[in-house]
Amino acid sequence: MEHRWKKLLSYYKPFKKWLFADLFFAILGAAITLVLPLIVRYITTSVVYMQSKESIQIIIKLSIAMFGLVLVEAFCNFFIAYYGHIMGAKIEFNMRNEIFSHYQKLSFTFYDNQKVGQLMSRVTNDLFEISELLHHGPEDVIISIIKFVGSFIILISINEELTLVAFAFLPLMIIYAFYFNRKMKNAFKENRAKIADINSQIEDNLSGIRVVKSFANEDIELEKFHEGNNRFVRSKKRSYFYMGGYHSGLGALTTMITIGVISIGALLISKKTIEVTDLITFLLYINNFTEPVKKLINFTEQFQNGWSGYERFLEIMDIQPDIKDAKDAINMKDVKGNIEFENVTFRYEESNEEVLNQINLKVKEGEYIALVGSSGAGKTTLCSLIPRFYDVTGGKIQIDGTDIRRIKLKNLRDNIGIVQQDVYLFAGTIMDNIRYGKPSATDKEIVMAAKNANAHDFIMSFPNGYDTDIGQRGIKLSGGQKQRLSIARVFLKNPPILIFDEATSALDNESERVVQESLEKLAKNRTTFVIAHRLSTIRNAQKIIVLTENGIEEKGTHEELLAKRGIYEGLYNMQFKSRIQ
Ligand code: DGT
Ligand code: MG
Repeated sequence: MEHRWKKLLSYYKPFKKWLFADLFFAILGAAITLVLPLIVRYITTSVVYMQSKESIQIIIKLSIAMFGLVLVEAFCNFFIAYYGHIMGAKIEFNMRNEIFSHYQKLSFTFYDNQKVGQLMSRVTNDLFEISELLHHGPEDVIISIIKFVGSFIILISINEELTLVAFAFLPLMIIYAFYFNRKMKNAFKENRAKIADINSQIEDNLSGIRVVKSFANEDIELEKFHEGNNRFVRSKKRSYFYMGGYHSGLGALTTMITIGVISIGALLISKKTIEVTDLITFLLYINNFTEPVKKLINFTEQFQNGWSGYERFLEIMDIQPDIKDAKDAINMKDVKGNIEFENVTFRYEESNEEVLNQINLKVKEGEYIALVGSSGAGKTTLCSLIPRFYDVTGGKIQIDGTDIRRIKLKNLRDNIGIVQQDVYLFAGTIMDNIRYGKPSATDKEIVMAAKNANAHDFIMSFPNGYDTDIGQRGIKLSGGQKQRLSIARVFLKNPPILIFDEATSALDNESERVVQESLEKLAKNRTTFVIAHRLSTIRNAQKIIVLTENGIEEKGTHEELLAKRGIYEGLYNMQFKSRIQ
């Protein structure tokens, strides 16, 4: 608990000066608010009874002073509102950077078990609540205490009875405000949840709009949407009910305090216990002690929200990346690409069954290896161990004789190019997407890479060429085009080791041929793993590995394996026959 507080306070550190300035102006503003009625009181009780010449001069001076004070107060309020919020935004900026860079460090295992929407809300909603608390919290508490205590001391020194009358209403006000504020905030929270639901529903619908239309399910979608939309209105109704109750009730209670003070005050005046000016002073102070009550109650709520947001923030920050550089990690120079699996065993964290068991495999530099096997056998998994997307649970993998866990992650991944099974392209232009493989690449290099990947021609056939916007996730491109773009990326990266996870969805013959051609060009002089689903990629391999649930069952060239008349032959015949049909 204590270290959480320490860490929370540490976010103020770079803004110490701002915080102190903020608090200083908060105190100054509160003090001025308290002083103004005192000046009024001085004028109405003393100055007006002085000799007229003297009194006029004093009144003029005091009026000017009051104008001046109001200006100062206005500046204080401006400073708090403007710089206070900026401080909050900067703290939020720092925390957001922190959590975003933490996200970049976390491994595949972490992301396998998370929902993107929730991770995003940590960065947006939670941080907003925290920064609201961090910048409003201290000033609200200080201003409220000064105003409340200050007005109490001033009023009680004027008249005790009337002070008791005025403060008698406060317990009721506190209970009322507490109750309604809580209900209102809860209802608002629910509104936000409903809005989030609606948003995710819209997102889901729009991303899947092609599926919706293909099933002609627009009406069902509309119905689903109406339901969510209606829930939103119901929840809004509730929140407005409490909001109405909160504001109208507190307004009424404040007016009641005024009426109570006036009534009792009038009685006291008629009994000659107090002067009219005392009553005026009282009336001028009413806001000064009712407002802090509202603010402090609001603060309790704000604190809860901010703190629970902060705890969720820490929850993420406390997760240590399970794959990171070892202390003595090294950078490898001139990687050749000899890869060796030694008794490699692997199991996904949340499952208790091994996907890979005791795998032994030696691949020499520049070799072209095809991995085949039934779906779910672990081909993609095997390949994702090489760039350490997951760490082996047993055995080791070596590159050029060095255990990959001893190589710096960046260095390791810089030496491996991957074309994934489902290609991911970022929203943006074709140029941007290819450049992702080497951010420093010139336009000329990019065109070169595209030519190597057989992508140049189709790119040039677009009206905007390389500046064509490919839409979210490259929706405006065909499957084969997307794959060729991701091949171009790897050409640009130019790594000694290549992993090509062939898309299972069949390409038509023509695009299959082009993709194949660009792949072969790419594979030249690199150690290449191809997870093969197509005959053409299998035939060209120097070595074919047949992977099943039992591990590597067969190994050899196409001809050798066919001659063996084993699993490979079965797989091959199945594909070959379906091809002919
Ligand atoms: P494919 O692409 O359909 O030809 O199949 P493979 O051979 O690429 O299969 P792979 O490596 O994707 O999956 C092997 C097994 O591991 C399969 O039973 C599904 C399971 N698996 C894959 N990814 C995960 C994961 O992230 N978590 C867990 N628990 N299991 C996974
Ligand atoms: Mg796969």
